[in-house]
Amino acid sequence: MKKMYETGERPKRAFLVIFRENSAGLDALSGSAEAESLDRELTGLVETLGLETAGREVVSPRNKQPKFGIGTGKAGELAEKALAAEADCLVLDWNPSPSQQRNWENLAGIPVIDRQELIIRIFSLRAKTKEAELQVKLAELTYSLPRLSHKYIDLSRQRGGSYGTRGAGETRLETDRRLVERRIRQLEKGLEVVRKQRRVQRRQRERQGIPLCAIVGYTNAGKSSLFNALTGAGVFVEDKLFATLDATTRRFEPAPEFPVLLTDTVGFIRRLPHSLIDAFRSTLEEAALADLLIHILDASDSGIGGLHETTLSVLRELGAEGIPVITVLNKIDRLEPAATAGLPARFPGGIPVSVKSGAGLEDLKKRIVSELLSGAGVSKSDILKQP
Ligand SMILES: Nc1nc2c(ncn2[C@@H]2O[C@H](COP(=O)(O)OP(=O)(O)OP(=O)(O)O)[C@@H](O)[C@H]2O)c(=O)[nH]1
Ligand SMILES: [Mg+2]
Repeated sequence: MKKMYETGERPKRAFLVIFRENSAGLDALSGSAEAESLDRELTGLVETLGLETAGREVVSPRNKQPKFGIGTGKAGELAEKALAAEADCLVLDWNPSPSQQRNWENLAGIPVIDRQELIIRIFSLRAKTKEAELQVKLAELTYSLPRLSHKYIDLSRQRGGSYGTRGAGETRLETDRRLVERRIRQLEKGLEVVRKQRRVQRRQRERQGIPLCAIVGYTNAGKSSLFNALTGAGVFVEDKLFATLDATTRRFEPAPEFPVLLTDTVGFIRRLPHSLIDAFRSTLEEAALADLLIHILDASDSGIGGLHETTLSVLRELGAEGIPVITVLNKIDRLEPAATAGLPARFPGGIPVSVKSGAGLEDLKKRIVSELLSGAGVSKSDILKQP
């Protein structure tokens, strides 16, 4: 088997199992706009890792049994289907306990990647700076600690796979608990140094007295694109999930002599793994320190309601719920005019924009100024006296 991957004959294949948790029941959700959005997202996550989809199945939460989180008979059926489809791994789009994951692996005989691992691995692939690398490594090790016997699928030989080049995951199976724990402590120390540097930077910013706006939102909403459009910066933009893993801040002027500091942030996702929230807390908390949040949504996504809710709940978790928010409804170039016209009724006060065409960006700049002058408690004289 191994030889086949090494010769690059075919990419590794994943069998996807989707768990629909909805009080209205599976039938009500399947085929709905929300379900389509969730399916697209899972496919996007799997593709980002360079995995091919060997098959997929949606399971109902009606028959929850502790061994697999679903019915035992159903689990056996799924394992057989995955093997028949020649899948190299199973992807469970939920977060089973470590023992449930082990039960699935024993049943199927192939690695089982859950939603947490899927997202952590994408973060690992995306990490470019020292800080992001330290944070991802910490999340990986925290995840692996209760799962030391977890089967590990090495994706480093995948197309475009920079995953293995930093040796990510090299210790997953070989290392014993003590080594992992020691490494976690080292990483936490390293991160404390980085956090101190961030605190110094923040104090310097505060001393300048310039208001701080943070662009927040679901992954792939267009945060970095908006950041670039407003500041002229050349931050990395890509039609892939989690293109940005660092907070970048630039100064811009939404009106003449009205300087504002704008921060591009890490995107959110439904059921963001806790180990990642903890590891990335200092980066994510940039949003909680802002005077004003610009919450950008992909208005062309059929699951926009879920995207909106997810971002608001992560913001609450970060303690940012009291900060004034401007809602930006992006990608209207993909919508029919009638659909665009209906957006403000769903998201009162939302500003329809297309970062791509530039439509609505002037309205957004005006709103940033007016919000900062009123809601965020900044007086115009405070701003104008800045250098
Ligand atoms: N059609 C259209 N595409 C857009 C628009 N704004 C951004 N995009 C595209 O959406 C994709 C994601 O954009 P990014 O700016 O990287 O999104 P992000 O929110 O920073 O994403 P992460 O950093 O991955 O969380 C890219 O392919 C952009 O070109 C828009 O107004 N219209
Ligand atoms: Mg980005």
